[in-house]
Amino acid sequence: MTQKPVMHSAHWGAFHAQQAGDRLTIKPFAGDPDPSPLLQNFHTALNHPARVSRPMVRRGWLEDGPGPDQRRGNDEYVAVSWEQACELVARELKRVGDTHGPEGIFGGSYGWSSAGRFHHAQSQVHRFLNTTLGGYVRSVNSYSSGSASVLLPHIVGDMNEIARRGVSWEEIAQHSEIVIAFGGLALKNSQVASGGLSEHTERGFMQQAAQRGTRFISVSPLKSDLPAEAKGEWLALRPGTDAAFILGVLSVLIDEQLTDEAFLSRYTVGWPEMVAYIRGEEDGTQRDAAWAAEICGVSAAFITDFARQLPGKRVLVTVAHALQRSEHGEQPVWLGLVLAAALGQPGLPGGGYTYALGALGHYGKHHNLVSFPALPQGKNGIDRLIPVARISDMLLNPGKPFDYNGRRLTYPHIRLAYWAGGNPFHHHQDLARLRQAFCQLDTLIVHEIAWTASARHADIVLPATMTLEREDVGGAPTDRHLFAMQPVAQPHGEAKDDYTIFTELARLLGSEEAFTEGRDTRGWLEHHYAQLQQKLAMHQVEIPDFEQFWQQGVLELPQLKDGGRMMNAFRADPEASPLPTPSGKIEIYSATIASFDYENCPGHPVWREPQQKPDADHPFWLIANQPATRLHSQLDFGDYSLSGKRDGREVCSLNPDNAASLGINDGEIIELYNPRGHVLASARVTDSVMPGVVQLPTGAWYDPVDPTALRPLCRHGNPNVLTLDIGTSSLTQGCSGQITVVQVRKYAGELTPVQAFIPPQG
Ligand SMILES: Nc1nc2c(c(=O)[nH]1)N[C@H]1C(S)=C(S)[C@@H](COP(=O)(O)OP(=O)(O)OC[C@H]3O[C@@H](n4cnc5c(=O)[nH]c(N)nc54)[C@H](O)[C@@H]3O)O[C@H]1N2
Ligand SMILES: Nc1nc2c(c(=O)[nH]1)N[C@H]1C(S)=C(S)[C@@H](COP(=O)(O)OP(=O)(O)OC[C@H]3O[C@@H](n4cnc5c(=O)[nH]c(N)nc54)[C@H](O)[C@@H]3O)O[C@H]1N2
Ligand SMILES: [Mo]
Repeated sequence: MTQKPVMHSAHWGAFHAQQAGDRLTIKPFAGDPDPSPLLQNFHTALNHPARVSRPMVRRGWLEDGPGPDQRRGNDEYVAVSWEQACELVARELKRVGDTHGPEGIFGGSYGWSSAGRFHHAQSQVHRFLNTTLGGYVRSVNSYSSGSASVLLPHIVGDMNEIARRGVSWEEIAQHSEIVIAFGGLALKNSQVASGGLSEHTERGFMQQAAQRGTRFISVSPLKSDLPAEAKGEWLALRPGTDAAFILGVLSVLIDEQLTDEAFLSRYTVGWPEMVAYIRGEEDGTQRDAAWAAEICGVSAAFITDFARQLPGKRVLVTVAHALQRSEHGEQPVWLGLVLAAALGQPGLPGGGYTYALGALGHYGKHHNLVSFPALPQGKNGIDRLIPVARISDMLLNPGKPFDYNGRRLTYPHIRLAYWAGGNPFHHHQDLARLRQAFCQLDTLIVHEIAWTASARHADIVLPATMTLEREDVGGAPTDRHLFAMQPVAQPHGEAKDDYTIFTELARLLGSEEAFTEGRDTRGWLEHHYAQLQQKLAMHQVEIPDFEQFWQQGVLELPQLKDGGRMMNAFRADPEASPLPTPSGKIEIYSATIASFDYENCPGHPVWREPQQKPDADHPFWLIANQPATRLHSQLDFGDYSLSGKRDGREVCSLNPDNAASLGINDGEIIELYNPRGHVLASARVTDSVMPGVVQLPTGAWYDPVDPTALRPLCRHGNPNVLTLDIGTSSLTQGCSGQITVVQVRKYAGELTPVQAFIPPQG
């Protein structure tokens, strides 16, 4: 039956959807100047065979009860009724809660879920655990910016102030003369924003800027990280060496007296310490252009010439998330700021420093006057936390101390983990180690729309509706459109939305009223809408009532023109508008960080050799970046994601010179390997990748030939089999999964078809 089109919204764009049998017809929102092709991943999603249709329990857990179990990831599933499933979950939560308290439950539940404000799965988990069990062990920060979000408040201010409300795209189009983008400005990345993105404007802004004469310089191992519209230049440094490059550039600026000393003395602290470090007064090593050239793989003459071109120009420096998702990831983030300060640029229109511009569609944008409220999460009765990417460390090392941002914390002993809206077998590093970590649990409960590898490691899998099967409101704080997300289809199989599942569990645990406050989904949407309406009324802005909003499908909200406001005010009057740092200034030297006494992150930016670097056994850097054809692992079975694969396998790009010396032809199956495992992919030979680097995006669903192997072989192409699971530093403990080292060869073993999208037996 063909239904009438309805309005809906995803992290990658708003659209009209119409169901025709099992297929959807998608028409992008008319107000979007550059809609994302990711919308095509919805076409076949609704009743795809990979969907979870019924509540399922892992056979080993059902038969033998909770407890550490090596069968996780390699077991059968037994279908049970919703009634049975909820009974099992409620009983197990009660057992763990009564025996171990909230300290025994991990409810971090990291993950992007889908775009609706209300059904945001992570918030649902948190609210549920807070209201029914008195709290849970939480995770802090994100895989996106685990390092920068902890560092930036020490040295300049809140990350969102620098990224979302930093230098705006309009200013760049109008004022910037040189944009140095460490990690590039790939349009593949800015097509998504959490909560939704109704207008994709980055391509247009880059085009405008380039036409006016802005010089875009993309510092990246991949040429494809800058769109043709920017008409820019490609500077390929060895991965992970940007900090050394910037030190080399600073050294030239210092030696040739090209730094803005007036700016540095008025607006920063710690420049003398930085100069002493660069000149080698600290330890006898001079960090000059020749020194940097050795590390980065470009010539000293190039670095010198590069530095000389910057003074006197309106220069904007931006550092992508990618650079800090790596060992010592703090350093390039910090040094990007120091470079902008040395040039005297922060606070000038289109100049200075902005963090992660273009990495997501809500950076360099403006904030709404008022945001649509989020689901209140209630109060967590305990204060136990881990930096989000330390999940395996925690599960494998209960009671072990660790450092984090000046604190010495210990890992709790977790018995039960509850996950909804995230895919740890997508996002975490060293998947064999992650499996071992999950095998320590008594119980893992997962709500999923589809049989991801995380669902396949769970003891109880509860089928969640996808966003298209329920109502919600879509909108991000930096998006002027608010959308009624109208249901397109009936729930798949027996799937229920996360809220309905938690409501039933809360009822069994005697806390239904506390969890729901007497509201159903529509009740919450109307309640939150009324709050928005009231807050806008205080600014004399009137919006239609909920019914009318729901009928019309979209609403335009007033926005602030707030780009760069913190830095602009600071530049105008540093005494009246100090930065929120201890000194009130940009901290090139941070006494706070220095006081923590971390060898791997001292008081001023440094170059530190990483643990991982290419050697004879593993001569290639692997770039495991964001995929162009999907959001993370979401809808990896969708049309657009599949169109980027070859014979169902993910594509790994490598340079023609490397391919020739390895005897690899375009389209052949290659094997990437290191001590953590093996990954197959289809080789794409392209000079868009610098020599010595191979690139395999994240997001292909983990498909191990033998899930119990200590060094598993993933036949689909998930790079997190290979990445190393270490924190960025003692300061931030962020995810360091962006780069690792590997060996590459033509694959000579047995080739079996990808099975990631075939549900497990049961
Ligand atoms: N090597 C390497 N690893 C990385 C990165 C990298 O650069 N390199 N990047 C990291 C980054 S920046 C991030 S943000 C993470 C992303 O990691 P995740 O956010 O965990 O990845 P997603 O695939 O978005 O996971 C969302 C999951 O929620 C499910 N889902 C969708 N809607 C619903 C719903 O309504 N209810 C429920 N219950 N489930 C739903 C989807 O099916 C999917 O499995 O990955 C990180 N991992
Ligand atoms: N299509 C799509 N877009 C996305 C996402 C997605 O899954 N799909 N995920 C979103 C999320 S959650 C986030 S947090 C952002 C992440 O934003 P980023 O982390 O910035 O995105 P990546 O694509 O991982 O990396 C950007 C580029 O940095 C380059 N790079 C890697 N290592 C280095 C290095 O050492 N030095 C330099 N100079 N460059 C390096 C790589 O070539 C890579 O293409 O992307 C968002 N956008
Ligand atoms: Mo992210």
